[in-house]
Amino acid sequence: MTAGGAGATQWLAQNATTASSPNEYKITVGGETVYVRAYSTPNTTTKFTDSAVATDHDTTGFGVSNGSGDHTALDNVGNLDMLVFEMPANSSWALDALRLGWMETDSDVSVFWGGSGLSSGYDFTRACFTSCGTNSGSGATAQGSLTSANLGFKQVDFSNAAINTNLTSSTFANPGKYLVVSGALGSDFDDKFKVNMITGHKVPAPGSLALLGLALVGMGVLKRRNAA
Ligand SMILES: [Ca+2]
Ligand SMILES: [Ca+2]
Ligand SMILES: [Ca+2]
Repeated sequence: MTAGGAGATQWLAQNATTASSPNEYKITVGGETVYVRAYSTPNTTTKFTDSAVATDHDTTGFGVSNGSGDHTALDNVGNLDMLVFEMPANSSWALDALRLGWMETDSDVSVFWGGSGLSSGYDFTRACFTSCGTNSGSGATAQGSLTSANLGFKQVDFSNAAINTNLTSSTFANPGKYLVVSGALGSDFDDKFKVNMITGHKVPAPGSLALLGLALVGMGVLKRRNAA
């Protein structure tokens, strides 16, 4: 499936409106709503904390505002910012692409796609990226890492991502419920960018495929009965 292909829906940052929760935005296209939330963390092993989606998303894309780094960009200078896009709840979705609308200095991007088993409005504040370390007490990461079987995400990295260009991966064809975007989690924390678009398409759930099969068998039975 190509990005923006048949049946694909594009959610653009410029079409976002505020949602009911503080620091939460939503984009509705054709009745399909994607929610956008922000988190940040001081390093790769510490649990996420609530952060704010930058309010100037309508120009070049979504960023994250917090106590350190750039207050309009998604950056990994100081704190590691992250954006969470929640796909519409009414169906199973594959991701076609995401796109950056602005970058400065560097644009290495780490993306996590998955979370199919998680509830809508999932609170990520007790999860962490790929390895939660041995935190305890206030640093406890009860939900575990994004890539654990518990949360069910796959990581995809993009080096020097160009703006206004579709970033795609075969991993995105798997059904998912959440897209997590951060600056690269490697060693050079110098990335600053904004996310201005995500594109996805509905995929039939295994259960509905089975039901469709049953329906076709049923229609066949009816046809034979009518012919008799
Ligand atoms: Ca920031
Ligand atoms: Ca780079
Ligand atoms: Ca970098």
